[in-house]
Amino acid sequence: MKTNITVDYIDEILKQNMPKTHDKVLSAMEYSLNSGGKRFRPMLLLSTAKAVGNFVNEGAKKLAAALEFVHTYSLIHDDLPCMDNDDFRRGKRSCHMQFGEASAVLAGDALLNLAFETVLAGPLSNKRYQAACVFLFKMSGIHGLVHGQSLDLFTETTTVEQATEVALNKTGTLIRAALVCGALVGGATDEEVSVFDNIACKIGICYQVIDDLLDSEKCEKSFLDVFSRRELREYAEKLSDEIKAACDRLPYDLTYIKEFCDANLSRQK
Ligand code: GRG
Repeated sequence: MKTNITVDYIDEILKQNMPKTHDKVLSAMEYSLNSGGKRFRPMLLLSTAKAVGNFVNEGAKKLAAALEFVHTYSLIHDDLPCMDNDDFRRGKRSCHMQFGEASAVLAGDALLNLAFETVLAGPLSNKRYQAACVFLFKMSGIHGLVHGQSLDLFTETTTVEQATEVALNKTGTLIRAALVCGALVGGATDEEVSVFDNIACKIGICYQVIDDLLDSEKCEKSFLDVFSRRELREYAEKLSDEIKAACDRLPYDLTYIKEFCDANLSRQK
């Protein structure tokens, strides 16, 4: 089966997994989910599942939707006054500015819960799918995203190692979920899954490096705390080369990862 993995294709999968009721909180969820995100995490997950397993299976679709739900929840909560206090996201009013703080908190909670509901409606008897679900939610919690946010909010960044740890957890964890879940449901061997995980860690760091270079009002924790702009650009180029070399060591066509690296190096937002 030929599948073209586009933003429209992903939007359709997300729509299929959204509740069909009417509710103010649901409107807030939909507002943030459909406000122009690049969808690159589900794109990486589905492309990996397809590269490894030759087609996009049902488990991959459930995991891709759940991953975007977790990502959207994290952005809504990150923008809240008690966290990063951002009035805008993707050039539009952030969720709490549009719907009020209580609705935004609940929209984030509901999206995280919806991620669970979504994967629980998938092929649970499949061991690889089970492992992928466990990994996705491990990466979303205190072993991943929440730990990254905690480091971002409550610690100092004075060394390259500290900046890398923040980036790996805040940005890298959901990218790890994308590649590892895709590889698992595609049927990769355990050894190959580890290589995908390593590639994902580097993509996560590299994505954050470019984010920091693009962020004109340097955010609280940034690689610019420990690197000059020129050093940081060189670091991103070095990481991209390493990622591409690692892709060549796997027996799959991973052109989409190489293209993602190039697009990341030249992205403007
Ligand atoms: C609230 C638990 C919790 C975590 C928040 C998402 C996050 C952690 C912080 C936001 C700030 C930040 C720079 C995070 C790094 C991850 C990142 C670059 C998010 C933006 O992802 P994109 O570029 O956004 O994929 P779009 O808009 O395309 O979805």
